[in-house]
Amino acid sequence: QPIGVFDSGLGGISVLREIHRLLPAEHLIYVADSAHAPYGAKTSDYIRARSKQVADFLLEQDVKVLVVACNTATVHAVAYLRETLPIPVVGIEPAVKPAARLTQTGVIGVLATQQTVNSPRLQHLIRDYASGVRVITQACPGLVEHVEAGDFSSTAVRQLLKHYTLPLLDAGVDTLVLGCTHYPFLAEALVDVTHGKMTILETSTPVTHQLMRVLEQEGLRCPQTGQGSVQFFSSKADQQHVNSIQTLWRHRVAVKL
Ligand code: DGN
Repeated sequence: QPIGVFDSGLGGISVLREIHRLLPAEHLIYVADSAHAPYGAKTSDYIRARSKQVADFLLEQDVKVLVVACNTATVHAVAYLRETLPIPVVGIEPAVKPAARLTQTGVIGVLATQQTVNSPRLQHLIRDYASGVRVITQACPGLVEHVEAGDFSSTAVRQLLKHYTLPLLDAGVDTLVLGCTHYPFLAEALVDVTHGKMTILETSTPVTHQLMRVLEQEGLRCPQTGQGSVQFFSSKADQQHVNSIQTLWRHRVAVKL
């Protein structure tokens, strides 16, 4: 049985790559709900409804576990999905806790979508795991659209990255959490525009470890022999989109946690 992975768009491919690297024998099905991206600007109800619809589609493909490779969908829909789905659900969350441990200046930054920044769940994460540390959250409208279009390094995207991160540098941020699965694809540009002055953390490895624990606990791990497959589905079907998927599937993610 395959593992289902989904994101509102193509960002979750940063997670898919890690799952494929650490569990090469598993069969993976990825759904990009790109026709409805970005979720980051939608209401909580909308995000829950779309997440459920995608999850139901993946259930029809007979997946054994669902990985929500989208921070926005996790904060708004993971509890609901756990209540309503008959399979285990693994969600992704910004690396606030490790960032709070790592910072030397005592100031960390979190880049995410507007809906993640607004969510009570992120506030709880900060309250529970980053006490004594100053956390600056920054919503980054526009970045998801650049990644969806396969643009990781144009002048326009670099300008946006500067706009969002230079004030964080000025505020003393030395550790930057990528709280959206699209952003790891911008890691190289980010390092460049911030002159390598911040440690950048993303969560594809921890979420894959969590998935491995769940598979183990539930006895769902497939025999680790042979080569797994990867299948892509998207709610948006045009050639440029398919090209973006191909670019992202091969694109190296520079910084890992
Ligand atoms: N990749 C999603 C996330 O991690 O939050 C955001 C994509 C979006 O819809 N804005």
